[in-house]
Amino acid sequence: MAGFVSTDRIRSLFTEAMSRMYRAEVPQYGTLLELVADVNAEVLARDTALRERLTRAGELERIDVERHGAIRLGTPEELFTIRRLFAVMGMQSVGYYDLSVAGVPVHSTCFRPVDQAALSVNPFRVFTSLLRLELIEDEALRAEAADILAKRRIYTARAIQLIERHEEAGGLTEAEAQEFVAEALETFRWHGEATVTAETYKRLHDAHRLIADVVSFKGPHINHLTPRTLDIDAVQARMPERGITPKAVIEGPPRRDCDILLRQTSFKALEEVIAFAGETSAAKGTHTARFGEIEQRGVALTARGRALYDRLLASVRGEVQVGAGGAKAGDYDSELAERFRELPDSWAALRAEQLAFFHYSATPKGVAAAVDGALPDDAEALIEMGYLTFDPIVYEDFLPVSAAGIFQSNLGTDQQQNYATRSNRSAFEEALGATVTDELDLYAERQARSLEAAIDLLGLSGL
Ligand code: OOG
Ligand code: NI
Repeated sequence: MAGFVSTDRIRSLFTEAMSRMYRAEVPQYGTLLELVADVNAEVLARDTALRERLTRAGELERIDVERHGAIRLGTPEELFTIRRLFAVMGMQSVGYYDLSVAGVPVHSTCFRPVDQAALSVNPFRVFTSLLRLELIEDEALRAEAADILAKRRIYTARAIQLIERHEEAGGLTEAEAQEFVAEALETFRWHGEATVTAETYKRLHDAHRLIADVVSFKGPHINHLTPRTLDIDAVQARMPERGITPKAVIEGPPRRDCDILLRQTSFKALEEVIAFAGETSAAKGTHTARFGEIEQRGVALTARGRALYDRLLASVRGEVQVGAGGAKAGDYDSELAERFRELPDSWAALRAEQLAFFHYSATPKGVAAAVDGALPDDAEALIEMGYLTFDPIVYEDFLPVSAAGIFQSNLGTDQQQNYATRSNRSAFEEALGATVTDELDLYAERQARSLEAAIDLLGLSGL
């Protein structure tokens, strides 16, 4: 379409604007970004192989760009519209996460780019949760919360117009994109003035701190942003040097030679001054919601690899419970490393045992050999002969147990509640107005397509 900018461009503009806003709102996040940049530079200086690999993949210049953020919505209508808003930026709903099993009354999805080209231009994604009001036991409080939420409008009128314009015309011009980014940003902005009285806030807070966070404000403030680090253990260890208090343990798998899935850690949410509705400026309260996080990503696991990961993680968590103050964090880390020895730590074994997804390509040697004569019609033989090679496909999604850990550490680990409930993906999809894409399908497709293309290049077909 002539005159329209790409959704990748709009996402990049938005990411930049959001990062600028968040650094201004949460100065400690800026300090975290500096630490991450320092550690990344040190890693790149000593690990030339990694540096070359990232350069080849075109990732070096984007290394310090944020990878994700998170918001928590209050109503089905808010979720419906956020899907349309993210679509303007080329992001769609991937993965369903039920966090009620971990005592957090929300279910969630990730809005992200799905094709490889878009992910490499700008991989920014947003972990988006929807409050499950039906999990509030107190009926009167549930009705009151629903009432408060029904009254708010989290999108500006102009943002809605531009979303409609994008849907109808099929895109936005540069000027419209700039305006859209500024308008969309309003939804993610922090508001220090609660829309409820101190008394209502307290009742919501007593039901669950997360409920107070979602219901008491004008909008779903972005609650963290997350840059990528090349050495998460180093950043975690050095946060205190810069006056940042990290959560007790790194979520996800242990440190390994071959990184798998996603490792994450965050700094504790800040206590921020807020003003309640209907009160003089003297009567202020505080609210903790906003924090900073870092992530390190590894290879995407197949359903089989993921089942093994889930089993190993559950066995560690069953054995060692880390206290709110970090008691037993050391035991947890060593137990994690110990038990995960069962999961092979070489790319060759992860592939051979079909535990992880890989991108296949024909090597120059393979292409040359194909010109000379027919090659064996067998992928394993081609790999052995050096005609076909494979690289790990990066995991682009989230992990429910880790996400619950991030939620918990910022809500206070003491508040563990268990909801006797089942996940409700169909209600989520109904609110969303779309189906959620299964993340495993995306990785399987990418792997299959890469193998097909490589085989084709080698003059073979249908292995
Ligand atoms: C989202 C927590 C989950 C992650 O990286 O797993 C998350 C939230 O606290 O709203 O962002
Ligand atoms: Ni996060």
